[in-house]
Amino acid sequence: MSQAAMTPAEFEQALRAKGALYHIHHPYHRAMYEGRATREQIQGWVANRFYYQVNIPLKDAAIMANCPDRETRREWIQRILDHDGVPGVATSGEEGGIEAWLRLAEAVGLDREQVLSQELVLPGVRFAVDAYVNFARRASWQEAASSSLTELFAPTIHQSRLDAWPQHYPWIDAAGYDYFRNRLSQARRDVEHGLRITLEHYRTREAQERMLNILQFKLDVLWSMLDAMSMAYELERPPYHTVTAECVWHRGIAL
Ligand code: AHQ
Repeated sequence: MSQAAMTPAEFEQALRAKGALYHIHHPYHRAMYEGRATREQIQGWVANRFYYQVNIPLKDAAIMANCPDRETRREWIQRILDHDGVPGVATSGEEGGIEAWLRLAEAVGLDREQVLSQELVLPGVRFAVDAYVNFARRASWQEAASSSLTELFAPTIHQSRLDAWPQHYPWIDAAGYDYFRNRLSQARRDVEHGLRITLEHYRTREAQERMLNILQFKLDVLWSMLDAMSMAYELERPPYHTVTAECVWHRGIAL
């Protein structure tokens, strides 16, 4: 006998309960907002997270490409504009999140061109991000949309950076914090839409359990990125460290 479907309220509660596993609890992030991160660990995080940021528009475009519903696309397209920026709208923050992330990179002392080159992106980070983008390409648009709901928990982590970093890391230029500030409202708006799609789409208990597993997949993507950074920048065990000090791992394989 299959279990009864969760009510929308029960389902939303089950989704929010997954926050217990959000990457705000990862040791790498705890070190960052507790002031224990080194300059190299913060720079490594910014350079590696850049790969996640530049892939979000590709992920969202994949969802758009799979979505026949105009009303959904009219809302979802805002996510691409948030990251890529809106041509001709030059007010601050309208260059988009990717440009704001590059300003964060410069604010932590990284070279803009080096971050753009993605040469510092660790294999484990690349694999996790690519898994997310490839999932979004192959999944139904509803399942891919639902996988963005880790952002239920994102405003808290952005606020923790805005609260903690200026006091712990006075060497970071405050101009770099625009990205986190902009995401506070953008994440909340994203979640409102993502939650509406999710609570509407999953009607059986089996489908709801599948979606909770998809959300766990995305939590694993975020956690695994930080695991790769921990190996490289905390445990000083970057890939191939036993045989070379060089950054010899592969660059993106353009398929
Ligand atoms: O800056 C982030 C962002 O633009 C997004 C888009 C969204 C998605 O579509 O999956 N998720 C997400 C996230 C961003 N920042 C992360 C962070 O820790 O700074 C959190 C991440 C998320 O929770 O999925």
